[in-house]
Amino acid sequence: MTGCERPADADPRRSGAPKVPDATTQKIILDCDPGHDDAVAILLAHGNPTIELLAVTTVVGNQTLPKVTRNALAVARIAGITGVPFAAGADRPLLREIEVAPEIHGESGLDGPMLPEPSFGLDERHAVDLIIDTVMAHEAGTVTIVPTAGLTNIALAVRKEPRIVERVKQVVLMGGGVHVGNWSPVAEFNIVIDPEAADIVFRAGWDVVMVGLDLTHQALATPEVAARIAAVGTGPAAFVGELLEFFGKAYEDAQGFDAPPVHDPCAVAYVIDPTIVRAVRMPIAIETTGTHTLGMTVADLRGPAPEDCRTSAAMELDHGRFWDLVVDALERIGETPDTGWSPRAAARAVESADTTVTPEA
Ligand code: PIR
Ligand code: CA
Repeated sequence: MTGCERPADADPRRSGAPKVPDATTQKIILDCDPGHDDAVAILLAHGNPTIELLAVTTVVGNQTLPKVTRNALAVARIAGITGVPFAAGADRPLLREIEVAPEIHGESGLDGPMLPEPSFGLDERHAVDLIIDTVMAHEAGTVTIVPTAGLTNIALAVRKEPRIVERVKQVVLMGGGVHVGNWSPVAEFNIVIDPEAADIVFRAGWDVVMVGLDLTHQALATPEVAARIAAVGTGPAAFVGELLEFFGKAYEDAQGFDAPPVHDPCAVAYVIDPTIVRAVRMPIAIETTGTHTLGMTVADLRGPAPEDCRTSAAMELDHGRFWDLVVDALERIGETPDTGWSPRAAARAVESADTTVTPEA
């Protein structure tokens, strides 16, 4: 050890090793609706050294806007995120009624672990303005938008400031599916809850990578994956463990999965290392009028794709390398100070020792 190193650096569980942006750093805006898998996406983006998280924005989706926004701030505290603006966006879709997913994410939108009170407040701007300001403040072609929820905020941003379309590097979104749906036989939740917004985003003219169910149903949190995460042995990793436990049960009950597909971090993983994913260029249109097909991402597989095609679909995932990235991010995050969070087992122990608490019936 040289005299220049601070002793704290020798502790592998140190929190938030500072990231030094360089030419390989990917600047992203994460637009999300936490959501169990959104929470993992936030942790992956924060913990990965090649991602510079410029902003986190929230939108109605898995739960109402107040709930998912509160969840995002709670995750930020557990992850030890500081200095990143968080802003709340659209509280309803462009045209449709609100549809939420409590059967998968619970009443809070992030059921399972106890959630701490946020340690910082929201940016004063509306998410749409934060997205626009962030994109316009950075050099053209450097900012990637990563939506992991309905596309309401992104569509509104395109309409409010169309110049973001040519300025953004690419949009890498979790949503849709070439061959599979989850909210209907042919439609995926993030697309079908606001199909008009999705239509705007897919037709805007920027590069769109659709990280859909074809791919994310391969991102299964198997018992081996859960064991790797538990072995990290930190608070944030235990938090992910509790999230996956709830998510796994919900997915088993609601959709008969043996292990839950952890959708949203797949979009972040694609930005980190596109070679983890096999993406195929193909025209993709959003169904906005179909009786049985509303929200379908209609993919034209009659290759080859036309020259001007700007959309592609992620089809195959390297499961091992994907989870390597998630585990690596958790290891780098390490223990975070002042999370206000404790594992459920510990929380129960405290509760039962506390005589003022009425015992559970
Ligand atoms: C997951 C989601 C919604 C509904 C179900 N059944 C499962 C959320 C996830 O957060 C992810 O972004 C996307 N929507 C997957 O459809
Ligand atoms: Ca989501």
